[in-house]
Amino acid sequence: MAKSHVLLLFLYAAMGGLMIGEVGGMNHIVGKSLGWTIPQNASFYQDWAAPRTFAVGDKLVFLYSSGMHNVIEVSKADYDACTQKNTISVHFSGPTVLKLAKPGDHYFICGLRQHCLRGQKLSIKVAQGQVPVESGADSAKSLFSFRLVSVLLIFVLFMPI
Ligand SMILES: [Cu+2]
Repeated sequence: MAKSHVLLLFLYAAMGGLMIGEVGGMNHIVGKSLGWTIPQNASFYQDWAAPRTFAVGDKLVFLYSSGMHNVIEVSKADYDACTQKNTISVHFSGPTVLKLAKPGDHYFICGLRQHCLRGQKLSIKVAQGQVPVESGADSAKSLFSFRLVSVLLIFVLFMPI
């Protein structure tokens, strides 16, 4: 009886290893439960972003209904002035999930009517080169060997002798 409980524990640990393997970058739900909308106060999205760190490979999740809002990545000048002179990318169908591909500053606004002027704008800084492709592959490999070791351990410990 006790032995089977320990076995379960090891299986659980091995599965934990598998699940860690599935997790890539972090998902950031912009504005948390408020989603992507006109906030009560104009600094809401900056307050949301301030304590967070963003890395290459992370995803920004903008929760909104198509037609109600949109997501436009713009230059800093457009972000500051709520204009759309140099748009980088435009997304109209909510929810919008954007993978952060490049380090540096990124600026997003809602392009509808006065939404940006009322605070529906977000600027973030993506950390410099945290996740180069090759070290990502390395950590995947080491995770794979962790799984192998876990499975071997289970066999060695619980093989009937
Ligand atoms: Cu909007």
